[in-house]
Amino acid sequence: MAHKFIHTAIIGISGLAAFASCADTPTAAGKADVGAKAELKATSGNGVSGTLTLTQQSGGVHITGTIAGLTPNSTHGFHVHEKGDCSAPDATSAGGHFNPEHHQHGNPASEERHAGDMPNVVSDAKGTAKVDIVATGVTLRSGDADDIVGKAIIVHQKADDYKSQPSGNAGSRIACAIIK
Ligand SMILES: [Cu+2]
Ligand SMILES: [Zn+2]
Repeated sequence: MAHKFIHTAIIGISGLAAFASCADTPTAAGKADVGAKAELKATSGNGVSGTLTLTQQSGGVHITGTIAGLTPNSTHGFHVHEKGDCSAPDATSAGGHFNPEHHQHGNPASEERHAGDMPNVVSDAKGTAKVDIVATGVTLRSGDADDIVGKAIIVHQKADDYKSQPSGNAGSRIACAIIK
């Protein structure tokens, strides 16, 4: 009886060990700890703030968080920009839309779009926007051309019309965050 019990216990433990080492093996996409943060800072004359959490998942980068200090019930362009530099008072230092494949600006749901083109964010009656989107066509910490770590996220004053070139006629930049 004692023998049988020990045998079963050993199998149980080695099974657990195999599972644990499997979970620790790095895989490209979908690894739970491939993540990043982006702390939004208001540009000059604006009071927008927020923290965004980015997580790699199959098919894109999941971005969640809350943006506060917006005009109530308003719609704002929301993009990844090519330079992780929010130093200019108007955040123009972040450059244009992240566009490693040299496409035209467009609807994030379409084929012809910048990799950094994302759906507009919409504020509620308190001027707060909840963000819960999957940014497709980009990655986190892959080292590939579509890796957005070290780039910027910009919130614009106006809605992105998803068609005007080169940036959807979304107006000035009201907040900027570096993805890190
Ligand atoms: Cu933008
Ligand atoms: Zn664009």
